[in-house]
Amino acid sequence: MVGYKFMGKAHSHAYKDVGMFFDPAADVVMKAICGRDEQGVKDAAAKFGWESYETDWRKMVARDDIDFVDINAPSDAHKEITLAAIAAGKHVFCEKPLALNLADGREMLAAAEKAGVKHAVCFNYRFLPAVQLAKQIIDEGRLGEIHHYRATYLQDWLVDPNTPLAWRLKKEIAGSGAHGDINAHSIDLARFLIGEFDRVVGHNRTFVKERPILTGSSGLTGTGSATEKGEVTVDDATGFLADFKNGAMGVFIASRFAAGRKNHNTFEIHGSKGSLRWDLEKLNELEVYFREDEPNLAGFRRILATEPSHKYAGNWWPTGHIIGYEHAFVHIVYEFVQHITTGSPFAPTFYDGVKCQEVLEAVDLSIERGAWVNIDEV
Ligand code: SOE
Repeated sequence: MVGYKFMGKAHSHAYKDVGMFFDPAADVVMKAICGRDEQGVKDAAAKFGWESYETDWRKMVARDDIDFVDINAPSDAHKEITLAAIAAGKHVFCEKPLALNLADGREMLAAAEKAGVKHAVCFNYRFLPAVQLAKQIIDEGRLGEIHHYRATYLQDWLVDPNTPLAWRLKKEIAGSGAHGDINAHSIDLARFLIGEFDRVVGHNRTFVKERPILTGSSGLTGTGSATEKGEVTVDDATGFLADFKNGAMGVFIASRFAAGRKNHNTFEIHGSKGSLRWDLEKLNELEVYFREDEPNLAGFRRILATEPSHKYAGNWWPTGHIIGYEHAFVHIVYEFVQHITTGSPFAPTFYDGVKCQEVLEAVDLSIERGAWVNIDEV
């Protein structure tokens, strides 16, 4: 695994837990973790439970005791490490967004397909029981024809102008800001739930253009210089409208300036027969409304997706004993390892990473042009 900060911890936890709660075939041997700072990565290896550590990812991906490589380093590292891992015959599990831009994403997909290795992008939210239930309800036609899809992904960690210039605020490292970091999740969920985008038009803002230079880092933000400032080169917020191929209308907003919203990831979908709504902050629940219900009793019902019949829920605790954010990572790792070991179907692959990147890029192009952009154009 390359990376050992926030996502490194989330992924390590998944590898540790997967064999305990899921089929033993999913047991993963945590061979090596890699990072540039020797003391940092050594401590992470010991704390997270990796057998060894490396400070040079090139050395790590060449090791013949490793079958697959997990990349959760900042986005600018994704392509180079992925291509090297593929060249060494390894399967790759990469954090989102897949790449800095669409061209790089396409190159990564082509390389993976040519080499015949298995590939995955960590769109973790697909793998929550309530989100799986939403997908099942839509696929069974219970919402009818889909009219509206509305997604919000709101955070507030940048609303303070003194929050320092972390790597997520630099275009050359992150690719984009709220757009690639969190709209990417919303785009993937929309594709997963209702299908492909047709065209988009967006707008964005960078509310604070300069921030204190980063002096020390930990978590999302880190500490900043009292005197020196640097330029923010990504969006603080990006919103866009979408038309889907199935005729549905979409509204999306991603912001890191939504005061009070910490990690507010929601979708609401309206169809000819009913509606549903999901909110990460209540991730075990799905709100569902069916028009066919008797008028006197109709209304949004709250389904707690913790029954053994809800996907993944039965692997954890008895009914009603809820799960959390970290479980989605266990589920995606489980599915990917099954895919590698048994050939079971798997998505999201690099293909889905590229489809997401197409929408991201089409939105940016629409902002540049001030006009709608068809996804086929990018
Ligand atoms: C930071 O915005 C972040 O950690 C994202 O990078 C993750 O993908 C998201 O799940 C939570 O927020």
